[in-house]
Amino acid sequence: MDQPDTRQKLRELRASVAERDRVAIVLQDDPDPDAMSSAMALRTILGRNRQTTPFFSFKPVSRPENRTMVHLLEIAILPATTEALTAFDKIAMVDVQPAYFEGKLPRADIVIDHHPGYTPGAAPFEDVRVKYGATASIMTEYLVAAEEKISERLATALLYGIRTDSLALSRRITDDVLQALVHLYPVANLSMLRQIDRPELPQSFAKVLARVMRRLEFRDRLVTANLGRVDRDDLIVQVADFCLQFEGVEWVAVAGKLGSDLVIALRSYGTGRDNAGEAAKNLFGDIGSAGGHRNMAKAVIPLADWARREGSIRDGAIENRIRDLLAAEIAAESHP
Ligand SMILES: [Mn+2]
Repeated sequence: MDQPDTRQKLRELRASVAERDRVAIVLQDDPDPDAMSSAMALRTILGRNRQTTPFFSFKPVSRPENRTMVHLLEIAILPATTEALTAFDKIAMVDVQPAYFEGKLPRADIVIDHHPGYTPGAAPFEDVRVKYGATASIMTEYLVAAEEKISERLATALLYGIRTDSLALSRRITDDVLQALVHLYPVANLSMLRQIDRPELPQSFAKVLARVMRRLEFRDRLVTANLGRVDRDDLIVQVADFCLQFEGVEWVAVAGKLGSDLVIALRSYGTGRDNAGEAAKNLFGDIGSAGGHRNMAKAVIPLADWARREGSIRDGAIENRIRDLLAAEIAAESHP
């Protein structure tokens, strides 16, 4: 199924859905830009709107850039349950396959994806192209084949989806991606793309930043900062990324209080044995949700649980405690 005739597939796709069908588009947990933009494209191709064809996911969008995308492009994703999905005549999925959901879907009718491992026959309509850099580039091909006018909003979403999935440094640009870019670039809103990449900081944050930077402590290769109360978690993430740029710094922990939680962003260069995801799990897994990758990780800890284990929730005390915990963890990781 590597080079299907997209015009033929388009006819099949449209024929697979009846006018009166209620269609749900289900995305992977914590949907990424490729999935969200592909869902928008599928809705357009089927001539549907958000009432007749809503999006669902079992876990909400969490990455700050992805949340900014959701906000700027006004993408609504409903919380999925098996029960809620049972009310739909057709279930479609993009950038994911039925097996991923481990039986939580009442049915599977449409699968469009680029991941390997698909079992043919899992859905009546299937188009899985593992050589493609993104599902969004498959969807762009459908839009072009359908001679659909691609709106600025849709082009911006697809371009961002393709970029996050396939244009990472050091990956080869595939032909499908190149073709999609030719169609999307002229239409997309590039200033909105920049906003998604680097969300604007509220002016009030300047004072927080000034206070934090004045007291910033470098201990060996570690920087720790506590922002105190913040009203967006991407502020914590942005400061963490910024602090990693200081000379000699290989580990960063930036904390902030968000609602009733303490959020801690961890960064590591990930050289040698360093692993931010492991550190987050080891240090905070027992009192909150904690994990991530080698280079970036996050812990979200209810303040009440932090207080139970650590005592004080004063900002200074939290910062000192995180610094001590992480310094010990780094030492343990490098001398196991
Ligand atoms: Mn993808």
